[in-house]
Amino acid sequence: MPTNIPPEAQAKWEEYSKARTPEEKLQKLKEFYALIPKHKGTEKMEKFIKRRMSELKEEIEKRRLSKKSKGLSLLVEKRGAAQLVLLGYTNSGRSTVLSALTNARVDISPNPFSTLRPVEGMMEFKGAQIQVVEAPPIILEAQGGPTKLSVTLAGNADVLGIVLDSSDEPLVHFEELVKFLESKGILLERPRGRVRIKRSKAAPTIIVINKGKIADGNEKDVRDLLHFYGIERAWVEIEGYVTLEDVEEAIFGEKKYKPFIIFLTKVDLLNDRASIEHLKSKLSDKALAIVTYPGGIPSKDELGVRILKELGLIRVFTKSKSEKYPSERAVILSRGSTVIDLARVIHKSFSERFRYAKVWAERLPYSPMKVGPDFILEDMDTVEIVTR
Ligand SMILES: Nc1nc2c(ncn2[C@@H]2O[C@H](COP(=O)(O)OP(=O)(O)OP(=O)(O)O)[C@@H](O)[C@H]2O)c(=O)[nH]1
Ligand SMILES: [Mg+2]
Repeated sequence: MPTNIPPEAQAKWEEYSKARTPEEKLQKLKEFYALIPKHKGTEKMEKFIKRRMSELKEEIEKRRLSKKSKGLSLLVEKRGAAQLVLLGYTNSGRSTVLSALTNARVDISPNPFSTLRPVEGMMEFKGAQIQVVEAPPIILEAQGGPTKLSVTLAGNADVLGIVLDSSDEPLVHFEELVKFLESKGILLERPRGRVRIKRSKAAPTIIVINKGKIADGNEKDVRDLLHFYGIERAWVEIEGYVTLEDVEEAIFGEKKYKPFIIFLTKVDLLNDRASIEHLKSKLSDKALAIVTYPGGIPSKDELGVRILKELGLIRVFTKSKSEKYPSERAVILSRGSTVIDLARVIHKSFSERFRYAKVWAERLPYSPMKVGPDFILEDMDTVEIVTR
């Protein structure tokens, strides 16, 4: 935990948090860096800042380049509830998987390097959509160009899809890819615990929801740490076994860990199914899901639900009084959101004129049930908000 950060530095940190452009962020961060004392207690923070600064520099450079190439941006704007980025070597079957999950127009070809720019599609499932992006191939021998773009996309993704040709040493290739991504600061190893910080004006103060264990401190330390960085209102959810350092990483928005799904393609080319089973048993406790292709794509609903769950997101369907059926498309909220959070998301006036809500859900003793603003919603709830 850092100590003795002067108030000017804290104020600068606030400015950094509020900065909108990468240029402005970089500037504020540089100023913040100049203001903090450098000693053992701040080593961790220094490392964060340096890494963040180099990320920002890269981002600025990338924007500059994409402007040059006549507005052809190489990054994919996020849409839907979450973004799944398909990574792999050339010919591993990324386009094939993209086409199995979405309606995207893809270029599936036996020739290598068919997809050199990201291609996106939307995976539809009950109430929500997940954006699936095929990244250019990773080429370990050439880490610029497509490989670099692939790493950037991976860093920005919510979930990774590692595509492995099952007929070509998939386990070896998986381990190679893990090592490679790790060298780029992207970890596939599931952490022992997790800290989620949701800053919100709706939070009365800093609320720590501790469902796990803080190894080297307590909830007060967590609150102190957040206060220290100028955060006054937030929900902090702790799961599993975490350290105060993990809390600090979460404040810095450092998302090193990426959950991942493995797509094993070309299983039809294998003679022995045993190797597939072996592979599954090796990887099953690490991956969110292992999908074999052809044939094995689980329902999109199952895949989608697992992704949302992993990311702490829920689908809530809304209904108006005049409508018989709820909306087809759900509102995506973070887990723990309340009825009034939903009202705010729909429209400001809904939260201002809120009277009560009716909730339909299987877990309730009867539906609809009349609830107040603080009622906590869950995945697949249906809500009608009644206003004044
Ligand atoms: N038999 C079989 N062939 C497959 C399977 N998946 C992909 N292929 C073939 O493998 C080749 C490469 O597939 P793509 O989906 O284009 O692979 P990619 O990873 O997108 O390749 P690049 O974008 O060129 O790097 C194509 O000829 C596909 O038809 C599969 O499950 N079974
Ligand atoms: Mg392709």
